[in-house]
Amino acid sequence: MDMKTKKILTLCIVHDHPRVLLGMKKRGFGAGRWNGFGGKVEPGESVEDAARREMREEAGIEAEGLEEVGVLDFEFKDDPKILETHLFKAVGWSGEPVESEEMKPRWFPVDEIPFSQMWSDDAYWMPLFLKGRKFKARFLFDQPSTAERQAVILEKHIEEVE
Ligand code: 8OG
Repeated sequence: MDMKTKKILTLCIVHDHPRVLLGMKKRGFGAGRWNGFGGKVEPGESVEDAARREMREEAGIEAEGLEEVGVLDFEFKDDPKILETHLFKAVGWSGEPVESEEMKPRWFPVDEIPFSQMWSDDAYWMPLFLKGRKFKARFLFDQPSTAERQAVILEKHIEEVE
């Protein structure tokens, strides 16, 4: 049997039309790229609570009106791990975004999203996210994105749900 291990992650983007809140990842996995805020779900924690906690820790804000809008499975060639990433949209928040050790937050107009400095899959699902659609997707990459080199997508599948 093919033994795939799953890691559950969150990713949260504040959508305050016509702008979205992204953060420059300062260290670790995906460093040097703009992304939503998120990370690993801890034992005993719900996925939504994890999304809220990551927003607090990485952006210094309390997310409000959280809605899960997608599940993104990320896999890497020759690596049996699946990163099952639960994507949340927040339509409200309290507090002011502040820089943390992990992320430097910045608002982007929805027509100026810096795709060339993001993970390569984001350009495929962000249009659905911005239209308020729900979806699931799977991406197989050659290797993780770094600041110098974007991951190459070897396989992709996206489908809308509901
Ligand atoms: O805890 P850590 O910072 O390693 O969590 C990784 C974060 O990066 C988590 O929020 C999920 C997110 N992430 C990936 N892959 C991709 C991707 O291909 N695109 C985007 N936008 N985010 C990703 O792990």
